[in-house]
Formats: sequence, structure tokens, C-alpha cells
Amino acid sequence: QEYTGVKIEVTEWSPEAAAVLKDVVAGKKVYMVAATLRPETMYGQTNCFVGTSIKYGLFPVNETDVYLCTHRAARNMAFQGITTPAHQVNQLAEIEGSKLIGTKVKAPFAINPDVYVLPMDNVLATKGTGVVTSVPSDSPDDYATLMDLKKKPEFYKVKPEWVAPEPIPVLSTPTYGEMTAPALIQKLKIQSQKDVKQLAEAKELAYKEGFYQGTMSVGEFKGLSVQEAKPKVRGKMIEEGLAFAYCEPEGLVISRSG
Ligand code: ZZB
Repeated sequence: QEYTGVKIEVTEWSPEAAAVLKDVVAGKKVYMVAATLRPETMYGQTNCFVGTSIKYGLFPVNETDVYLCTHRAARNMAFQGITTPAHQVNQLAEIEGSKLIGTKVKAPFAINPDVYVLPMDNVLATKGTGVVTSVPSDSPDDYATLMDLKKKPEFYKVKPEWVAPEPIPVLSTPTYGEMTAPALIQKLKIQSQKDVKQLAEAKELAYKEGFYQGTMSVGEFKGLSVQEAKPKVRGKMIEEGLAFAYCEPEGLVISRSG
């Protein structure tokens, strides 16, 4: 499975994260790395998700940059020559996802780039980097999770102002218009991120409709089909140093059907 590793720069740690990490990463740039299959949707990022009980590590990439992701992902990156020295995993520090909530980050290519780290129940530690970038216009999981956070901010320990009020349109499809994920949430009567079965179905439908029927509504490739725009946006992000190719070893992941 070839993902795009999106570099989401930390601009201000939450107080809990600062207490653990500030000295360790002083003078360095830290990027939370999100693995995505939908680089063309990066314009509509509204936040970044972590799992609260997942442990994340900080791993040096070179002299100046540090990546934040699961140890498992860092190991894959080391073997893919993404981090240096190759084949070596050097963990600078470890932190629980719960402490990262409220950290301010910069989402590359996003129309509103200054966003926050928020909690999601269904982040898998065993997939991608354990960091998920959130695009509620086109990802039903992201939209459902944000509905939960808006309904119960105290329960989820988030400040309401960290949660984007509305998704940002990115692409349009004949069946669902510019808000594919919200339309599917309504159609399948999904109430929350706990409706995992219906969400899996919604995700499959959103992928298919977006990929085969979608047209870009925003960005440099506005008007192009999603199929054409996807590699172009990805290429641009990589060229600008905002993303990189990240592969998940075969056989260790449960790939989506198709
Ligand atoms: C942005 C995005 C925008 C995504 C979208 C999807 C959609 P898959 O298909 O099952 O391989 N993801 C990545 N890592 C994790 C993780 N560890 N735990 C939970 N979710 C994760 O899933 C790949 C997608 O699942 C990734 O692409 C990421 O969310 C999320 F508009 O990134 B995506 C219809 C989906 N739309």
C-alpha cells in the first residue's frame, strides 16, 4: 500500500506535551506525519487526529527535523531510507496521544492551515503512522468524530474552539455534491464514530464516488477530475518538501477491499 506521508508541523505544543518534549526537541522542527490515500483532499484538512491511548515516538530525520509517529511507522521509514541513518531507529522521546490533544499544527496545503490535534477513538496503532489528518468533507470517519467532539467537548477533553465548525469543500461529485461525507452520514443514519460498520460502508462509497466521479472545486487543479488531480497534488507536495512516499509492508496491513 503506497501512502502519502503528510508533514504537519507542530507550531505550539499543548501544555502536557510541552512538559515532556520541550527540552528534547528544542531548536528542531517537529512534524506529525499523517499517512493518507487522498492527497487531493489536503485542501480541506480541518484538524489532525491521534488515538489517546496510542504511544507516539519522536524520531530524528536529519540534523534539523523530527517526525512524530508510531515506533512501528518509524521503523518502516528507516528501512525505506526516509530517515537517516538508514535502517536505524533512534527514538528521542515517547508521548501518549492523550497529551498531544490541543497541540497547534500547520496542515500543509490546507485552505485554513492553522489547526489542532484532536482525539479519535478508531485510530489504529497498526496502520499508517497512527496519525490521521482529518478531512470531514470527504471522510465519513472524520465527520462523525467531529460530530461527537462538538456534542461532548468536556467528555473528550477538547475546547470547542479547537473543533472546526464546518467542513471545507474540496471536490464535488454528481451524487453527493460538495459534501460527500456529511451526505453519506445522513443517508446511512450514522450517529457517531461508534457506528463502525456503517462507517466502513460510507468510506467505501465515498472513496468510489470521489475517485471515479469527483471534480476538484478548489486549489491549483480546480476543474480537473480527481483521478487526474490526485497524482498532481501529491507530486506538488513532495516537490515542496511537504510530503513523501510512505509504503506499508505487504501482508502486515488489512487493506481496504478492491
Ligand atoms: C485523509 C483522507 C481524506 C482520508 C479523505 C480518507 C478520506 P484505508 O482505506 O483503510 O487504508 N487512516 C490512516 N491511518 C489510519 C489509522 N492508523 N487509523 C485509522 N485511520 C487511518 O484508510 C486510509 C485512510 O484512513 C487514510 O486516508 C486516513 O484518512 C485514514 F477524504 O487521509 B485519509 C473515504 C475516505 N476519505
